[in-house]
Amino acid sequence: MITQTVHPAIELEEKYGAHNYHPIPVVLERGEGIYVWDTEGRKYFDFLSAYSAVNQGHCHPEILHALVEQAKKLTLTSRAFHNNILGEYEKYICEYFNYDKVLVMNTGVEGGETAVKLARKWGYEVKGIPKDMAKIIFVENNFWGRTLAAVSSSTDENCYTNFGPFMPGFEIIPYNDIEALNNALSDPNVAGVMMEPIQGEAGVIIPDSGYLKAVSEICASKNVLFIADEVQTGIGRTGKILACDHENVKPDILILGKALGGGVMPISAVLCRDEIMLTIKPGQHGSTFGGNPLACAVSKAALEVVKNERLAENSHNMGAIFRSRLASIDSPIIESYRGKGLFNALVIRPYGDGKTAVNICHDLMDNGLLAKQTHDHIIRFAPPLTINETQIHEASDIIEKTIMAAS
Ligand code: IF1
Repeated sequence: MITQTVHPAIELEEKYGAHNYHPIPVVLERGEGIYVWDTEGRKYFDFLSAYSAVNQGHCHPEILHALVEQAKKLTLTSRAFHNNILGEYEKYICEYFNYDKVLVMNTGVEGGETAVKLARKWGYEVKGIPKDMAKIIFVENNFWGRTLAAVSSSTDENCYTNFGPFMPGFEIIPYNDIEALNNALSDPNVAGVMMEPIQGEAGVIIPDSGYLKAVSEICASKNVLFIADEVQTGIGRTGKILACDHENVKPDILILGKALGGGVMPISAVLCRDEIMLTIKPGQHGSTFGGNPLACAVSKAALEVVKNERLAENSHNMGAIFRSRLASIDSPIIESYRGKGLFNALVIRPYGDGKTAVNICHDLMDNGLLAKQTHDHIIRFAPPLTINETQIHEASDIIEKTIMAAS
């Protein structure tokens, strides 16, 4: 019997690291553009993009240049002092997304926490909700991170089991259900409704056309804030700069993260109008690294790359080609596929003796393409938005070959 030797890097993670992930068994050492290489020098298409944090491609030269130049000058001041980078960045991102103000944090979940705090504060101090009665509405199968507030809004038992007690004032309604939203907003104490315009972790769940517009309008009519979590769908992923742009919807509060830092530095941002943002006064919110000059310099370059390289348009065009290739795979193990721009999912029917999406992902790895399953039977396909037509066909050839070999 050939004994599989475990890669030393995997052994070290197993021995010294928390077991909070079960990665695909590949050890990566280098990334450039849409490709990554393992420690043996094997090359792969990266079709996960670190869960859409690497939309601009791995190690983008212009983003790395911004990183290195700023790193030589000043990396962190804390917000106890001003610096010459933050204000320029705040102006840039507010004009980029057309909002009055931004609160810069580090991770996506901190962006979500910030948005919920802003909605509650606005609820009490502007809307006039009685003290500690504010409610936030979430939708089933949402995912916005791993903090206790985030898991308090989760319907995935893997996310919340044995992490209780949970945050009060959170209510969960079905996604893509206007009647359920209307019913929930009959409560005058609702401060905000928070959701992903397309649900990522749930498996690229795209709501009916018009749903986001209806959510936005119903929230406006009930003086409730619409909070869009675009941490995964934003920054060009779905074929527009924001997924909300597909329906010309402007959220009251916009949450960005992941690719906001170009896959180089963690940075998140919460954008909204003055009436909401100015409810938080000095000393009422913040973070040691929030708005640090290094992350802001990197993020400005990351956003410039999205515009200059027209990555949202490329995402739209390459996504259409990719779905036409998926449509042409004639296999009994494909149940369905869906997506918008380069945010796609393939639903796999169980095959062989109980095989499913994870087995296809291992076979894809053997064939030179890295992807990750979600919820057992769904494979998310999300390459960097820099992928070109030749490359999308090469990657699709690998996917087709792999699926047909399993069929
Ligand atoms: C993990 C999932 C994706 C997000 C949305 C906020 C956050 C995320 C829509 C929080 C983060 C990451 C977290 C990472 C894996 C990945 C993920 F599988 F967990 F659910 F992408 F779908 N809003 N998603 O998708 O941002 O704090 O992580 O910066 O926790 O395993 P973060």
